[in-house]
Amino acid sequence: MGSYQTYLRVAFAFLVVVPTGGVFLTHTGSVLAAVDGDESAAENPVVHEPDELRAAENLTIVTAHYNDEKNGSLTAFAGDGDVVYETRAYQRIFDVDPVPGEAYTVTYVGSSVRPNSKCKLGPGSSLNCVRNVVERLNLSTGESERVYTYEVVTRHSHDSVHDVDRIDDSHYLVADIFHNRVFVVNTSSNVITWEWRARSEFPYSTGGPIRDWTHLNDVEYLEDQNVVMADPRNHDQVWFIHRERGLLENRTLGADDDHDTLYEQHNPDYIPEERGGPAAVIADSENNRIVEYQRENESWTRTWTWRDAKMEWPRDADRLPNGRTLITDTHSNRVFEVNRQGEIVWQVSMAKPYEAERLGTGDESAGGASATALDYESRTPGITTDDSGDANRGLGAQVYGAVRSLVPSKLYHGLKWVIPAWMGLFDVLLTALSGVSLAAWALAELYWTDRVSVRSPVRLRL
Ligand SMILES: [Ca+2]
Ligand SMILES: [Ca+2]
Ligand SMILES: [Ca+2]
Ligand SMILES: [Ca+2]
Repeated sequence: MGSYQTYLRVAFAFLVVVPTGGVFLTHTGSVLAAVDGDESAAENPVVHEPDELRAAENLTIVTAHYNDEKNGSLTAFAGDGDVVYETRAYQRIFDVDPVPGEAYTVTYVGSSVRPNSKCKLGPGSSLNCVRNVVERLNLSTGESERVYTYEVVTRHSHDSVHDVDRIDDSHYLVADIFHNRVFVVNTSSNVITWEWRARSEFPYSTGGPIRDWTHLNDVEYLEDQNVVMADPRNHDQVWFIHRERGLLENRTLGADDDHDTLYEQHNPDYIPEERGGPAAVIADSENNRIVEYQRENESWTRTWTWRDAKMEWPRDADRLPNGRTLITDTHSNRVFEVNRQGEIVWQVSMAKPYEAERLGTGDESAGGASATALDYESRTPGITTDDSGDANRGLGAQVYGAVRSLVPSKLYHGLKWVIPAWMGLFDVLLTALSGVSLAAWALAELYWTDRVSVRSPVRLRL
């Protein structure tokens, strides 16, 4: 009796220690930094190298709304991957856009939760006072100015306006995630000059739960058509809203719960007819792929798909004037550029990036042509190889792909928010194995103490 318990204890100890030990040994630096509380000081900007910044070519600006320090950030990478500017001025930072005609100036959307009293809320209120701002920032001088402030009372403590689109110097189009609407505001008078509410066309039985119904996270103004393209993530579709005629139902791309077309997507960019469209390049987030749809014969046809074995919850893709596509892949902690053959030709690492802009190339996909016009090649894991030497090749990649396909995407992406960015799929599985083994060991010990009887009904003798 005693010896079988010893053997089992050794086996349990092995199953508890070896998997987490393996995780620790392969990520020693990251684990120690996390234990050490490697949080940066509130100094802002965190990095500012103006000479390097002005000398750099191909500056890429990347935001994170919730990085490993549980903060928002905006980072400028030089072409060689050096960080030449970084700010963490707000708790959350989402969209960034270049300012037309300015070499180093961007606008970005940030937010911070304010004291309840600022929104006339009692101290025990379950609601939160969130200040959303649009800031114009000159990366070269480090100076910034407030363009617009939008304060809301919300149940979401850490939500925020995710995207605005500049119409002209004073008018901005806002994706109002809180009130499931899009609106145009004159930022010099603070007057809302136009709005459209999703509730005017859709019942609450569509989309997500009422507290985060549409999750409207992106807007783009198609000026020549007087149309607003809007992205209700939780409806798995892209809406086209005429500013006078309302929703153009026939142009809607995707359908609620039709996850073969789009699955809780982000950041659709419109490519007009004169650049080989009409087309839309979209981060199809829960499907772990970038897609492009072309408008043909009054319907949308998928003309391009890009995905490799590592891709996890991408949230932005910009078609650049050089014919390449700049991709932001949140849970793989990378921003990279692919060419028309589908090869990765440039890459930087960053924890949980939200979206990226390449300075000098216009807003989002403003200077890019369609995948059809560029004769883009699609790519999916296992079909093509990857020149960057990543997870797409070899037996390891096949094992990874097989294991990954067993884990539902939404579950894994949700889990990735609560674990550190350095933890990959196998780290999660090994840690889970240790945890389950520890729980089983504890139950076995409880059983061996004679304090618990497993006869029915269960009796505890304390
Ligand atoms: Ca942007
Ligand atoms: Ca924008
Ligand atoms: Ca984009
Ligand atoms: Ca972008």
